[in-house]
Amino acid sequence: MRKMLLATTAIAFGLSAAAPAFAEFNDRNIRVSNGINEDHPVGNGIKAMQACLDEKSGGKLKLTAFWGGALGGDLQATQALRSGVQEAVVTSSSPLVGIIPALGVFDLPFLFASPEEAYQVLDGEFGDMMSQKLEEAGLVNLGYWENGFRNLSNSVRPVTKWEDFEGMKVRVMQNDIFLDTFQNLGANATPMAFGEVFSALETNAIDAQENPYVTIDTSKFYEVQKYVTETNHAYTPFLFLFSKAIFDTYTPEEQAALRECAIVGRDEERKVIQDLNKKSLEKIKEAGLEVNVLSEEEQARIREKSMVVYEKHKATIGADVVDGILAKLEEIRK
Ligand code: TK8
Repeated sequence: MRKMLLATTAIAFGLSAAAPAFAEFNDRNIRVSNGINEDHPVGNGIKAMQACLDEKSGGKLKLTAFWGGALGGDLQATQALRSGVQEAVVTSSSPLVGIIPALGVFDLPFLFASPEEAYQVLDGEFGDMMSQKLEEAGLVNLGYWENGFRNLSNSVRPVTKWEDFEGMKVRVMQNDIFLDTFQNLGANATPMAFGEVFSALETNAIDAQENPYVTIDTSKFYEVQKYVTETNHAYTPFLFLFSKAIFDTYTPEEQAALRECAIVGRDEERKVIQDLNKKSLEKIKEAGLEVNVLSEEEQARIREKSMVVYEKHKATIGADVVDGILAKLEEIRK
């Protein structure tokens, strides 16, 4: 009997000794919104992030994802974070240039030449500097996830040289750098929130849009487009943003878990996207779209023609920011 009592006491102590491991964690429901759909690699990233959070918080930190712009578009959701009414968003940086002009640096045409190059810049000092600016605007950047290299899709004709853009109604993000890049190529560029793109393509209100293959696939743009051109004209990152107003009320342990697990999620998302990129391209072809890859010569011509955009937007982005990233890229490319 005495032995049994001792054993029970030991178990009780054992349990109470284990419990404090999660004492610094509170039950949190973290809403994360996105414009893309759940089968986009961001879905895999969120799952990996959740598994990590479960382990660190004993199941107390819960992510609830909202897909397809269910909580509003990128910009709207980001404003909700700034005013502390929504916890998190995975958003393109591009629609946020009105809040943080320096983010426009990532919209400059043909800036990055490979995902690896982008990772080095984003995951290093330059990315930290940008996160600092986001923080000053009330947004905690938990990491740079991947949107990817953007390609053109349209319903009117094959695009194999810049002259083919002439008069084409291209949807661009709500971002002046993209607007100018496409106007400069002769297109009729129309800024529009992502959530409106599918139906605008379907009703032929616009002819074209530009997004990575995985988005053309998972947002089903291939159903309402006939041609795709691999232009790789920009690599725009996704930002995993958290409301600073809400983040500041979390315990240091909760904050640390979110920061660490967002990186776990990022790595998974980047991994899945590499693979899905190829599969998405196959799916686009199987759906009957004509896919053209810009020749190196044409890409060089378009790049050359687009350099005016760098000059035009340098002052708004910040000359130090533009020169800073170009210097960093030069260093990486050596
Ligand atoms: C999803 C967007 C989208 C972006 C765009 O919310 O607007 O074209 O590339 O994927 O962030």
